[in-house]
This record gives sequence, structure tokens and C-alpha cells, in this order.
Amino acid sequence: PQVIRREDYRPPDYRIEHVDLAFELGAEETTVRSRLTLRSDHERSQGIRPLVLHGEELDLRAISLDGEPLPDGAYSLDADSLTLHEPPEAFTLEIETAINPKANTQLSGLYVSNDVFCTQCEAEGFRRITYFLDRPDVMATYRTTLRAERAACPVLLSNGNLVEEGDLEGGRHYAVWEDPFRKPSYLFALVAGDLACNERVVETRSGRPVRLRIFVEHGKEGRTGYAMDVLERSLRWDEERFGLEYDLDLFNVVAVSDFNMGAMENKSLNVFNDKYILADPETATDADYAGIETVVAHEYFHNWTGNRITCRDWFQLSLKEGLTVFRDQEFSSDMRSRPVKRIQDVRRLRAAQFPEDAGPLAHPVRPDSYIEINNFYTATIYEKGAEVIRMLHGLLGEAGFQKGMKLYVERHDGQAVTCDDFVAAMADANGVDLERFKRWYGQAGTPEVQVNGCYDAQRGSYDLTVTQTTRPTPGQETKEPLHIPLAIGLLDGQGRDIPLTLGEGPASDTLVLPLCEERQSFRFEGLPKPAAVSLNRGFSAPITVRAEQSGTERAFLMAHDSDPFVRWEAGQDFATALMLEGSEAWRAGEEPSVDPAFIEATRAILTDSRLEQAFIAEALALPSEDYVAERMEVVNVEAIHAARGALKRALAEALRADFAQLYERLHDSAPYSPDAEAAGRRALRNAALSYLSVFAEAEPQERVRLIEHYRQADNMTDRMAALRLLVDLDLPERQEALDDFENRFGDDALVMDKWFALQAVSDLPDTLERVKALMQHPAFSLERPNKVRALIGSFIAANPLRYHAADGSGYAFHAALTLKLDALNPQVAARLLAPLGRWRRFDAGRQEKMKAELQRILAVPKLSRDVYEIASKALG
Ligand code: HT7
Ligand code: ZN
Repeated sequence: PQVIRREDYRPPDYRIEHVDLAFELGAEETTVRSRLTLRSDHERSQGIRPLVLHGEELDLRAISLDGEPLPDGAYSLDADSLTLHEPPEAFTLEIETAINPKANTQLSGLYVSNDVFCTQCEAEGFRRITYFLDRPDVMATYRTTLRAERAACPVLLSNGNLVEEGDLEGGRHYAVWEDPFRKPSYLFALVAGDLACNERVVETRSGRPVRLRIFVEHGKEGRTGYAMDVLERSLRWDEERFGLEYDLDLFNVVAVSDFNMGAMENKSLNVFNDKYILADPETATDADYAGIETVVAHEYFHNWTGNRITCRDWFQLSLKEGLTVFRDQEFSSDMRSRPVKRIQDVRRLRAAQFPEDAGPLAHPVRPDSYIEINNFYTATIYEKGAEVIRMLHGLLGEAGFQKGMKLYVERHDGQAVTCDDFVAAMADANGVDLERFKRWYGQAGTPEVQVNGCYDAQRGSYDLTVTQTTRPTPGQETKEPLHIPLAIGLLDGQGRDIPLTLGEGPASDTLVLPLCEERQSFRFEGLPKPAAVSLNRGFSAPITVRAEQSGTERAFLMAHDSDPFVRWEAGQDFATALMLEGSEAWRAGEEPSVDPAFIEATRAILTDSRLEQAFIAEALALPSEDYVAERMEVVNVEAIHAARGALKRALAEALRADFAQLYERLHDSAPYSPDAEAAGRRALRNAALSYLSVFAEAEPQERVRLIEHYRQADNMTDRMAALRLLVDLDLPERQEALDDFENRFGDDALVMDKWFALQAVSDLPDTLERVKALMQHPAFSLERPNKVRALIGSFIAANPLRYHAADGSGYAFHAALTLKLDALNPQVAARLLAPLGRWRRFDAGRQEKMKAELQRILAVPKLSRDVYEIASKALG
């Protein structure tokens, strides 16, 4: 397959100024008539360049130019393009194609989900609807006519404003939509179906009314209230914090059951996976509510960062995604607890992006090449991209950052631009040089920052020496030093911040060290001996910090640091070190020992009534097995599992009375509310339950506590918390709860995803057999991405113990599944593939088995580009 390179970018030879589309919607055959107003955009005196339109799986029915049918010799067709050999300077091109939405299992282009027609055009789905210059730097205005059977599709939606509607013969009707804003084809959307609607009218800050509408399948409208509240809050927040106002009279959201990702920001017609719209206390967890808040806001914020200002080419994807993730993170931080949100975002970055940066699929925030762009909607583009924006925000401050945003919008509204354009706006608005900072966009890999401190008692000075290195990544053997803003603090013996100054600067409790060279030293004078160093406060840069820290120092930071992120981080570092020691002990057949300082520091956090409950819950959550695995030379899945279990048991035994007391004290009889405080209380109570469940196998009263927690739950958060613990226990209560759950929610596809996912992450030895059996369950289907992700994705990505079974059964299952799925939905198949690519991290036996499965996949002749790219890069 062809490799697309960033350096090969050339502006388009033709512009499309206007697009007139007419859809005759039918599930098995939809005809699409498109009238394009085109203009040549190259120097024709040096030769007329052909017009090459993209198109895939289209049945061309007719083609004419300026009203005249095109003769055969004037154009040619192949599997993915239609070429006009010598088009005139300015002309209209009319094309009629037919497509089969029902047969579209890839869910890219126009498809049918539960009888609802819908589209997904990012990144390159529009070419599966009609022939077009399907690239983001071709921006046009659109007029779209939809015709369909009225009974089956009373609702007809597209981008922009509804300008006309009416009846047609034979029970059909039509609607005409006009979008006044120029947009790239990836933002086109249509939806047609029988949908219920929740509507709310709000006013923008300049007093314009906007109709917000959320469409869902009938019967689900009662579950749209929270998403609607979030939408209204997002609109307000973008006005208040970023000065950005909504620009149309209508904002439509549609939720569908089958969707390749979370949601899509099509201009004024956002399409969502049900999962990110539907919520009520009985069916959605606190995490689901938080996810809805993030995703609804994220798609709304794209209206400016992505739609009004879009990407010049797909290498610039992080221009819109990194920036919009930063904006949605800030929104949630303003709505909830900022420190807790930061901890959760860092946890996510480390779980998904750090391993990506350390493996065969590592790529820069602005990649240099790809085979299939759908493979590049990655944690690096999104989450690391957001961290890069966050560092800019830290360097410029809120006011400076907003000045930069204002200039970016003034300069580029209505354009398709690059990451360099964004950084240039930030630099120009603030009069700063960001040239070295820009290396973050081009260099892959997570920098490792080694910090060494040394106190000179005689001089009263403290020297910090900092070294940065980034390991080679595929295609980037040598690395350059980056501009890393490292926020630090020093604590005195009482745990108070020691005010610090750097050069002539003012004294401050937290200093941001500008690391720009491979090795730098910083001296702080006139200080008492620091008791501890607090590093990377607030996670000021997406790096791995290496520092010699004793357990005593970590416990001290856990107890005292003024920065909540570092308090949490010190606990995670301490626990990770203990688990690594525990793994070694397990391997040697010895009993692991747990440093009492860790237990006491955890007790202190647990019983500190000044701390937020959500924060305490985060502090009690031990690092995941995958996180610990990343720190090991050769991953030993069984040892890590055993060591994590042993550490959890040690904490549970030492703090049992505290957990039991907390569990009782936090019982809440008030009606469920998804707000952050109530969610924090539930998270903490459920964390206590999780520790107490350690005793459930041996002690009947703890078993009763667990099953009663399940039985008495009046909300999905508590129900799921109990069920998550029960699925790991080989007890009759496990089956009782699973059966009850299925009986209650068997008809609700979205809730059944939870039931599938929980069974897939169980650490019981027969989990893979159960997963295979569950694939035969009537609620499961390989054609539905949510089902595949819930059952198979959870097993592959969230059950390291069973996925990495030494006999290779997990890998063989994965490969067979990939091949089956690739024939139906390559995007989803490829997205699940990354864990097989981590083979270098395992012992020789597992390495061989993982590689053999990758080879088995690659040996199949008709592989999609998506799976080919991931599997071949994974094999290396
Ligand atoms: N911009 C969107 C990314 C996207 C996508 C969404 C649904 C299905 C397929 C997709 N391909 C790319 C979603 C976002 O980041 O906001
Ligand atoms: Zn996005």
C-alpha cells in the first residue's frame, strides 16, 4: 500500500466552490446527485492538470459537464478515483452515483444503524458517498436535498439551516438544507429516520436564540437531559472563557447505536455514539456521566477549533484534536474538581499514550507519514497533543494564551491551516520565540528527565541537575533536546513550601524551570535543608521523571505537598516501587513485604477530612498492572498480578477498620445526583468496598456485604462497583448477580455492553472460554462496534493476565478475531490490534507466539490498509 508523506503536500489543482447534493434515500439503494461548481487553481499556461476526484465503492450512473454528458474519452475511472483529463477553467460537473447503505458494515460514508440513515465522513468517508476532492483543504458551501419515505424517515437532517420541506408522491417527502459556512467534505452529514427529539432554546451572549435539539431512538428521550444540560453549559463556557459564540440558529445532535468512535463534530449536526448521550441513574455510571460531559463539550468546541478553522491536511490532525481535547479538559476542570480531573487525565495519558510512544507505533504529534489516516486518531494526536497545548498555556499564562487564541481566530477563520500557523499566532500575540518549543510537534517519544539534587549546608544552597533524554523511536534514531517546562517545589521539615527564586525573578513556592538543553543545573541560595523535592507539579510536562527518592521522602510528599497532583503521584510511585519489589519476591518464591511507611501514609490520606473524597478515591486506586509492567525490563504478568493483589491485601488488612468505617459513614440515602461531589462520595465508598472484598472469599459477612451492595444499589455506579468485584470471585453470588443484571437490562443494548465488558476483564482462569461463549449471546454482534469493544476490546486491552496467557491462547483468539473483523470493519479491527505489537516487552516464549500471530495476519492476501499498517509496523 501507498505511504502518504507530509513533505509531499501540494495545494489542490482545483477548487470546489459550491456543492449541491440530492439524495434519494433507500436502505439498499440510495442515489446521490451532486452538482459541483469548480474552478481551476493552477497555472494552466504550463499545461492543464487533470482533475482527480476521490471515490470508493461507488456505482457511477451519469456524468455531465456544464449540462452536457461527458464523452467516454474525457474521463477515466479506477477503483478509487475518477479523472477528468482536461477540464475547462471554470465549470459545473454533475455526477450521479448509487450506493448501498445497508451493506456498509465499515460504518464510513452513508450507512444504516437500527433503521436510521446516518453518515460518518471523517476522515475519508465522503468519497464513499460521491466523487469529490475529499481532502480538508477543499472548502465549499453545501446545499443538500434529502428525499425519503415519510413513514420510515419523518426526520430529515443535514448541515446548516432548513430552507424548504414538503411532500412528494408515493408517501415520500423532502427537506432542503443550506450551510452558509464553507467547510471541508469531512464535516458533511445527513441523518434520516424515525427519531424522538428533546429541544431547548437558549440565547447566545449577543442575544441570538439558538435551538438545541437532541434526537434519539423513540423511548430513549428520557435519557437525554444530562447531555442537553452539558450542551448548554458548553455553549456558555466557550463564550465566557474563550469569547467564542455559536454561529447558527440551530444545533442538532443525533445519537445512534452503531458508530466507529465516540462522536463526530459535523457542522451543526453532531452525530454521537449512544454511549455519549444517553444517561439516567439506573443505566449510567458516574464515569458515563463524566464521559458524556467530556464528549458533548468536545464536539461542541470543535465548532471553532476544527470547523471554522480546520486542518490543511491530515498530518495537522492534532491542530484541531489536541486543542479541542485541551479545551474539553479545561471545561471539565472548571465544572468539577481541577486536581481530580488532572489526575484522571494523567492516568489516561500514561495508560494509552506513554506505551504508544514507547512502542512500534510511536509517532510525533504531527506525523510525517501514514498508510491509513484512520490509524492516526491516536492517544498521541489527542492526549499528547493536548499536553503540548497545556504547556503553551503554562508558558504564556491564561491571558497570554487567550491573546494567542484571539489572533489565531482573527487570522485564520474560514481557512485550513497547520500546527505551525497555530504556534505562530501564539508567538506573535505574545512576542515570544517558540521555535524550540515547536520540536514537541515533530519529535516522538516520551522524554525521560533525570533529576539529582544536592544541598550544601555551608553555603545554604541547593543544586538541581537535570538531564533530559528521549529514546529512539521508529524512523527517528537521534533526538534533540526539547523545551520542557518543569514545575518544582522544595519542602521544609514541616512540609511547608520553601520560597524559591531563579536569577532575578520573584520568589515563588512553585518555580517552572525552563529545560532547553540536554543537561542543565539550577542553584537556589539561602535555604534550609529541604526535606523533599516536589517534581513536575501539576504534571507540567508530559515526561517521565526519574529521581532517587526514598520511601520516607515519598511518604512525606504524600502527606504534605501543597500540590495535590504530586501528593497523588508520590503515592503511585511508592506503590509502584512496592509492586516491583513484590514481583521480584513472587518470582523468587518469597513473601513480599510492604513498607509500613506506605500503609501509614495511605491511612493519613484516608482519614484526612480536609481532602476531597474524589481525591482520596484516586489516591486509594493502586497503579494498574499495565502501568507497573511498563517499568519492568521483561514483563512478568503473573508476578505483577500477584504483587498487586498482595499489596491490596496488605492495605486491606492494615486499614480494615478504617475502610469498614468509611463504608458505613458514606452510605447516602439522598436521591442520586451525578454532580462531582456526590460522585466523589460514591467513588470513595466503592474504593473502601473494593478493599473489603479482599476478605469475601473467606468470610461470609464480607460476601454478604458485597452481594447486598449489588442488590440494594439504586444507581448503576454502585451496581457496577459490586459486580466488578464479584466477577473476580468464584462464588455463587457471582452468577446470581450476572443473571440478575441480564434479566434487568437484557433489552438495553447499551447497558448490556457493561455486562459483556465486566465478564471479559475477570481474572478467573476460564475467562477466554467465557468470552468465546458470550460471542454467541443474542445481544452480541461482530457488526456492532460497541459490542466488539465491550467484550473483545476489554479482554484484549484490559485483562493482561488472561490475554497474555503463557500458552498463547489469547493471542491466537485475537488474530483470528482480527481477520474476521477486518472483512467487516477494518477501522475497528485495526484499533484493537496495538496490544499484539508490544511483543518486545515480553519473555521469549510469548514473543514468539505474538510474532507468529502477527505473521499469520499479514499472510492473508486481502487485508485492509488499516490492519496491514498496524500489523506490519508492529512486527517491525
Ligand atoms: N473528529 C472525530 C474523529 C473521527 C471519527 C469519529 C467517529 C467515527 C469515525 C471517526 N473518524 C475520526 C471525533 C472527534 O475527535 O471529535
Ligand atoms: Zn475531536
